[in-house]
Amino acid sequence: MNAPLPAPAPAAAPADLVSRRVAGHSLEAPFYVSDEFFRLDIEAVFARSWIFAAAEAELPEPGDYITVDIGPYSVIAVRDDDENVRAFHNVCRHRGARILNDERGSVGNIVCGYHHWTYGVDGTLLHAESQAPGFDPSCFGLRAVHARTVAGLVFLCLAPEPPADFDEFASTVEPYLAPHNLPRAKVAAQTDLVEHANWKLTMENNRECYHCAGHPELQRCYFPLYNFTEDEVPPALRTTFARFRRADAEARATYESLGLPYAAVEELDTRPTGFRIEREPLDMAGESFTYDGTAAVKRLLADFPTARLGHLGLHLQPNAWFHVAADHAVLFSVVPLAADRTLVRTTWLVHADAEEGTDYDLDTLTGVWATTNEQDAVFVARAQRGIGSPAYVPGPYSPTESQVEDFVNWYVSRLKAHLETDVTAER
Ligand code: 3BY
Ligand code: FES
Ligand code: FE
Repeated sequence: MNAPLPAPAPAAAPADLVSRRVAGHSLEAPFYVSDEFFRLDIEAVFARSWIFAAAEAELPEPGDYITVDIGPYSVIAVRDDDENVRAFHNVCRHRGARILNDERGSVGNIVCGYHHWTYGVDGTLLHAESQAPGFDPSCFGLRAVHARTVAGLVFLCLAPEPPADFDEFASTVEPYLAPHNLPRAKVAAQTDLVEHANWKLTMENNRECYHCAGHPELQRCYFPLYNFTEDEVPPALRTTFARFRRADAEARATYESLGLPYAAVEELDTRPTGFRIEREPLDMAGESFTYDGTAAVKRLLADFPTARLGHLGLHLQPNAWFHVAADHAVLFSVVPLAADRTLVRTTWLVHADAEEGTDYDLDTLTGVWATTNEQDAVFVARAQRGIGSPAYVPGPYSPTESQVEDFVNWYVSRLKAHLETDVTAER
């Protein structure tokens, strides 16, 4: 029997909620609904970790920029004249105005619209009119944000000292991603979806396929077999599992003959730059995320002798996941907007010379993941609403949700690290 609802407990402090978290279970409600946790998540997680921000393909030419808003922060990522991606706080060094107010664009210099202080794309202050004698422009360059690119993906870190394990992450995933030529790809489509849920529900939902019966379109090409061993696989998935085993054996032979790394590397739970990467087969034609599994783009991302390469899956803490096939890549980034609102940005990359209408049809390219995103938005909004009820109590994860547990463990370890540093700083 379910117990009747107890009287509401007095609100607990974040540190208490963090320390009493029950392993193997979803988090208590305040983690998902309170503004205090929203602010804490920005400071402890998003302002300290490496964050996936964009594809390099979004900034193809010097002067191309995007702005990325993370909680109260706004960051400019811009390609400089040496073609490197740099990042700066989007805050003028004069009297603090937000400098670039569009989501993307192209500039010669970065000019503040208020009193026209003018910065180069390397962040140096080039011009500030009518200053007193002795004014030293070299003291007023834009404040830098750490930026790194890995195989065509742009990462930012707001922390003064970013997590040092990024190098190991980069050197591990680079050989998996590099064959797909993402730095030279182009953006075929990008969608922004605002989910009515806390960002952690968005991430948790991504880390399991327990709900994949809710994705009939995705399931046509994607094997929904997260972590199942032969003994555990539920009866409804036994024939799918047998098909996966055959496709996997064939895919591995292909990967080996082409020298494509495929083995799973999983470091998801405690290290600051937590990730998981693996190359796996796809179902049906095995080529791409389409309704029949055939390639959506005739011109492949690279000179592969076959399109039947399945997909490279990369899951990254705290805010991204990627699916890279022979013909296209899909990049997903997650940005918290409020305790109960989250931006999911999805970007489809294709070969730079692939032409829409000739080499690909946009609806065929985007259909499976656009539909899957809409279905996921419904799931996470329902979770948010349920968790908002006083009747909610954390529930247990199934073994197939182990990556959800990894994500939550990682998140809790980040909060603990932050809260410990804060206490030490106060002493
Ligand atoms: O993107 C992912 O890895 C998982 C697989 C299917 C559900 N979810 C979106
Ligand atoms: Fe930017 Fe004055 S605040 S120039
Ligand atoms: Fe889903």
